[in-house]
Amino acid sequence: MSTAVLTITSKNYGAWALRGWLMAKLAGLEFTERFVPPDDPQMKAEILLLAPSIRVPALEHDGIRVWDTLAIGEYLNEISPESGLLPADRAARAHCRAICGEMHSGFSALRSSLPMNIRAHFPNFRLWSRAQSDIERIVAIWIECLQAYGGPYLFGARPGIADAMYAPVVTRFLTYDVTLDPLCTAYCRQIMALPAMQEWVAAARAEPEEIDELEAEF
Ligand SMILES: N[C@@H](CCC(=O)N[C@@H](CS)C(=O)NCC(=O)O)C(=O)O
Repeated sequence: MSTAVLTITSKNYGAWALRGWLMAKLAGLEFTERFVPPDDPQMKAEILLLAPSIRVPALEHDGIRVWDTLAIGEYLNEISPESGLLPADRAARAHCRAICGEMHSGFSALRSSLPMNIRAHFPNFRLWSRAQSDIERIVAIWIECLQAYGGPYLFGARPGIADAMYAPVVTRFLTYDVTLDPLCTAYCRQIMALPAMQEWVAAARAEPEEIDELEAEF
């Protein structure tokens, strides 16, 4: 029987952890969670044994170590091709990888000025203009995908890697009260209604740890 362990950090603040964890859930992988608290001084030493990048998520499966979220997603798609994490159609797959790449390497203004904080809610949050540009690009990506592939997920009927990559953006839009058009609002609802998302959000709300710098009053 195969064994899998996914190392993650905070469920309230860990956006990359959420992406990797959700991909593993969508792939139907049975795994154990190893939780490394974000402010634990032992954290870096422990993570280094699993991921040379000293970042999480990190997956161990059948003696194989995979780190970095997109690599984890590609690995999960290989071991569980029937889960449809990546679209079956080549053109759609290329499109999916492109928008996942944009999320992986971009949107730094959004990521730094609207950090993921599932428990929090900041009504009437004032957006910085560069963050606004990131939001406009993300909205354009979502609308293009939802219209091209028919929704309710970015690449059609089943949630996949792209939805996992953008799931922490969905939670940020709720935390920071970002107003969206009806199509994107419906997409956010669809993501938040996923059983795996509900499980993650409940755990995030129950988590005792607080990171002061991310709890600033805006
Ligand atoms: N590019 C990495 C980013 C991972 C990342 O930044 N993870 C955060 C936690 S969600 C982390 O490990 N932070 C610890 C640190 O930066 O020292 C990925 O795709 O997995």
